[in-house]
Amino acid sequence: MANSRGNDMSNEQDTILEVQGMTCPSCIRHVSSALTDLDGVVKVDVKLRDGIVIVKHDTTRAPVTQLIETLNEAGYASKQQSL
Ligand SMILES: [Cu+2]
Repeated sequence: MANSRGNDMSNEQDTILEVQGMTCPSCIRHVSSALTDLDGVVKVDVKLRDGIVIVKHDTTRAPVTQLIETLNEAGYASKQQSL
């Protein structure tokens, strides 16, 4: 798809973030709640073993840069997974 705009209903998309430093269940809780607290984040799925977090979010209200910034502030270095 060359252009993802044009959907009037929603700007939701899934973004995969590579997150460093997640080692235990409390990390999962920490990461999940930090992201879920953001306005525009719909769903957070932490894959501890893979070191990734799959976030369903509204890109208008919660852009990818904000997700990454939030994780960095929570103490987890992260970046968007290149496809
Ligand atoms: Cu931990």
